[in-house]
Amino acid sequence: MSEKTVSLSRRRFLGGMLTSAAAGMIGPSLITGKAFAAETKAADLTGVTHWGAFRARVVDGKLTEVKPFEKDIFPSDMLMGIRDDLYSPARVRYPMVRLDWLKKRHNSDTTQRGDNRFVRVSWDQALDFFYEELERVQKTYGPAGLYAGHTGWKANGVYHNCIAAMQRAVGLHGTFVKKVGDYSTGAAQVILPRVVGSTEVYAQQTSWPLVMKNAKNIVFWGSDPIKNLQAGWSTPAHDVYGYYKQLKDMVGAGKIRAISIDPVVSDTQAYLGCEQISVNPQTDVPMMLGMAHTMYTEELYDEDFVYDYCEGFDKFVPYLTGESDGQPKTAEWASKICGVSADTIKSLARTCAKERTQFIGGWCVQRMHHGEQWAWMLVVLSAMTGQVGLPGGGFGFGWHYNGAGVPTRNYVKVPGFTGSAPNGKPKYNGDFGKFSKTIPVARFVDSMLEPGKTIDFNGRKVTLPAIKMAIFTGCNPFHHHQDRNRMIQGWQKLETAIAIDHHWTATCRFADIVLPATTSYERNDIDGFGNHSRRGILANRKIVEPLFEARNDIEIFADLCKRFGQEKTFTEGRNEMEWLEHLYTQAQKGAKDKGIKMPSFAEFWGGEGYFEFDKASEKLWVRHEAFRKEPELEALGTPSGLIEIYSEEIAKLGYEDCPAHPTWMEPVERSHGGAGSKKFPLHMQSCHPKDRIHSQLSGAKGLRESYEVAGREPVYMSPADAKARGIKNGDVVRVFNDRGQVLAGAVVSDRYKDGVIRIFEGAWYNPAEGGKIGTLCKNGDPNVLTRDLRSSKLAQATTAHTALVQVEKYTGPALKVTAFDGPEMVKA
Ligand SMILES: Nc1nc2c(c(=O)[nH]1)N[C@H]1C(S)=C(S)[C@@H](COP(=O)(O)OP(=O)(O)OC[C@H]3O[C@@H](n4cnc5c(=O)[nH]c(N)nc54)[C@H](O)[C@@H]3O)O[C@H]1N2
Ligand SMILES: Nc1nc2c(c(=O)[nH]1)N[C@H]1C(S)=C(S)[C@@H](COP(=O)(O)OP(=O)(O)OC[C@H]3O[C@@H](n4cnc5c(=O)[nH]c(N)nc54)[C@H](O)[C@@H]3O)O[C@H]1N2
Ligand SMILES: [Mo]
Repeated sequence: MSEKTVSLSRRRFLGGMLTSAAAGMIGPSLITGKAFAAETKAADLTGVTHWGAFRARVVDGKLTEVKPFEKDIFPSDMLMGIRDDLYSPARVRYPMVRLDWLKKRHNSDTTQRGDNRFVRVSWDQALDFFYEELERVQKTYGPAGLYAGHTGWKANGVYHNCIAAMQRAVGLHGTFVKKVGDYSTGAAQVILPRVVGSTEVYAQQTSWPLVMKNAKNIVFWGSDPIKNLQAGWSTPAHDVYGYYKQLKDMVGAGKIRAISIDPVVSDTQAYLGCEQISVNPQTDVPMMLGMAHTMYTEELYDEDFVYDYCEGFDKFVPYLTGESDGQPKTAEWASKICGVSADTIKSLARTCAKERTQFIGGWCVQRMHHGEQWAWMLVVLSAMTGQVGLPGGGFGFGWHYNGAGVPTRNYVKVPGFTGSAPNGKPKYNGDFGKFSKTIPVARFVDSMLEPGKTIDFNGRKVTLPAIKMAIFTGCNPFHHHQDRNRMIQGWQKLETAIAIDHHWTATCRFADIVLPATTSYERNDIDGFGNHSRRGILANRKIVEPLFEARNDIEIFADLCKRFGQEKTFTEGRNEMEWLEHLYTQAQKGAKDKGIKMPSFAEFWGGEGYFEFDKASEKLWVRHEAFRKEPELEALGTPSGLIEIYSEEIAKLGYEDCPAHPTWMEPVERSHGGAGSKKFPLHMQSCHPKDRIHSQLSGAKGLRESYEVAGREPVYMSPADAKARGIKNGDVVRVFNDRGQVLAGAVVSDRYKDGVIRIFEGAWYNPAEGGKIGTLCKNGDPNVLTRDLRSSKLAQATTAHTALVQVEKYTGPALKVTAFDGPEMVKA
């Protein structure tokens, strides 16, 4: 991360040679006003995105230039993608219906889904089809036949919430199957409430000034904040990078020790210039057990803390010592599995126990088979240091997200458009019969393939509903879900699939009805600026008029509601500007009670469109401090009120894949000598992309050119792995396993451990033969290769990062990437 300007051409240059030579250049290389020729003018409009706020210049109704919002001094390179994203050839232009569905409606040949042949229809026709399908499904199957519960990274902005709009409208028509949980933290958010009484993952963390003052060590355990803090749920202000800059100086000056435990040199490690412990993938639990064993046998652990603040340490010890299973969890034992020397494990254990150590856990490591165990064990390890609730000590799981650690200001939130209408009653409120109303999100394809199957889920039984119709908006399941070929089989069971998006994603290609939505650049809205920091409130101005026939999601769904007489209930009688005023004014009322003086809506919107909360109101804060100070008054929300090292409740569930204390269980497949590694020796990470937010911005040409290799998604691998396969930088390679095969462009980098490769999630699925199961994906979608398996019966979370593959140089016919070309428009 440097504050000097990095032009797109330079980035392109570096992107092409991301080898050891360029390894020093990492992090959100920060852009400044370079892309913007002239000074900011008052007329330059503000816009909000998940990757930051910007100013836009419009000439003759066209967006010509984008510049970071001046309050963001650490803007993300992703802003460079905005213009190309808006004008991308992948934009959905018109309402479209899949050819065979148009002919045969719900009796269509579903094996043709994905062949990308679509017919243009009018808005009225498309919405009539939509409405008629809702009627048919409710009457034929009842609510269990309709899945409208999926979510994703829809554009931010409090009003134009496309998921809320869809669910409000569809919900006014009839009830439907919903989901619980998410792909981000599916395992951690279920286990941690049972261990520490809160989900932890999305929480604010101890203020950085206190961490830097008190911590001697910071352990980044599978966490890459420098890369991941670029994105936020509301518009990120990026001030958090100011603290990382300070941290870098402190690390450089030897005032603080930072250690990254990661099989890959993360952007954070490279930026901080800190130490790395290169653990084998999926083997963090043995490493942690080895550390715990050292702390225990060397009597370094905080005995008072584990007995006063924790429950069940005595039940965990026999497992640690091997009394219960014959295997002492020594550092030597751990070393053989995790590939870290016993000395390193012991020395780290001693350091963490003796000196103030802040554990920072990411989320990737819980997106694995038995992912619950790692999250649980990080808490146990931290509890053994006795530092939970001390500044610069303890554990946290959300440091790489939403600018955590930047102190929160005295603020009010602007409320948003909600997913259910205040006075709405569904026209159809049928019986779900034997089926469950909610499903764990990562099991939604199971629901298509195995309807009626009963599964365990966090102490409940869930009977998977027989989904016949599914609606997707603000999410892209054909990038985000695992095991693409299995997923296509599931999709073939659907009678009708509807997608509403502004980009022609693979989800659109696999839908029957596709509706064009506007981007946030084509509508007015308001959003928070800064997430945990709550720095301010910012206007999102309509930059250009909607392109082609795109409509705002709220207008689309108001129009759908008109078809069953619920338009007024849906809109509550307000238009866009009336809504914005209404939502803003509610915040303003709340502000009064908190002693905050906010301008009126007219002043806000008519003026600068930015209001900042008082920086002087920032409060320094220590996570878990209240519990530490008053364990009885501030008891944790666990059955014992304490940190549960052993959980009686989990014991009662009797799940073989989630025992009552943290336990090492071999994942179903694992590299470095684990199951399946003889056939497919490489562990494939599918981490979150540095230059995108998931699949979004993929179609933005300039940004894409800064990282693509041989015209496709890159795959990163170590020099030794490349050499052994005769692969060079820039080669097109085939990555494959028994689940599927993809083409990607090789990037050889010594930041990768041998046996570990990476393809960022979000690569657009681009089948050589659309709809054909097992076909080659031309654009490196990693989810062609991942496994669709639960983490355990407890969380039923995704295990995207339990995936082994092989790589070879591709010698087949040249295949051009066509993912971003939109549909093949045909005549009916
Ligand atoms: N292999 C693997 N898979 C993963 C992960 C992983 O680590 N590895 N990570 C998982 C995680 S944590 C997540 S959060 C998911 C992310 O998965 P998603 O949230 O599904 O990913 P996005 O690409 O952000 O998809 C958002 C879609 O909404 C559309 N959209 C945006 N704004 C609007 C709007 O205003 N209106 C409409 N109608 N549409 C809009 C965008 O164009 C885009 O197609 O991926 C998961 N999948
Ligand atoms: N730029 C950008 N930022 C984002 C997002 C994005 O799409 N783009 N998405 C946002 C969202 S929705 C989410 S959920 C978060 C995701 O947050 P995370 O899931 O935490 O992010 P990842 O980058 O996938 O993984 C973090 C680190 O885990 C390491 N890791 C992988 N496997 C192992 C292992 O076996 N052991 C250890 N010790 N480490 C391992 C990886 O090498 C990587 O450095 O990011 C958010 N931030
Ligand atoms: Mo996520």
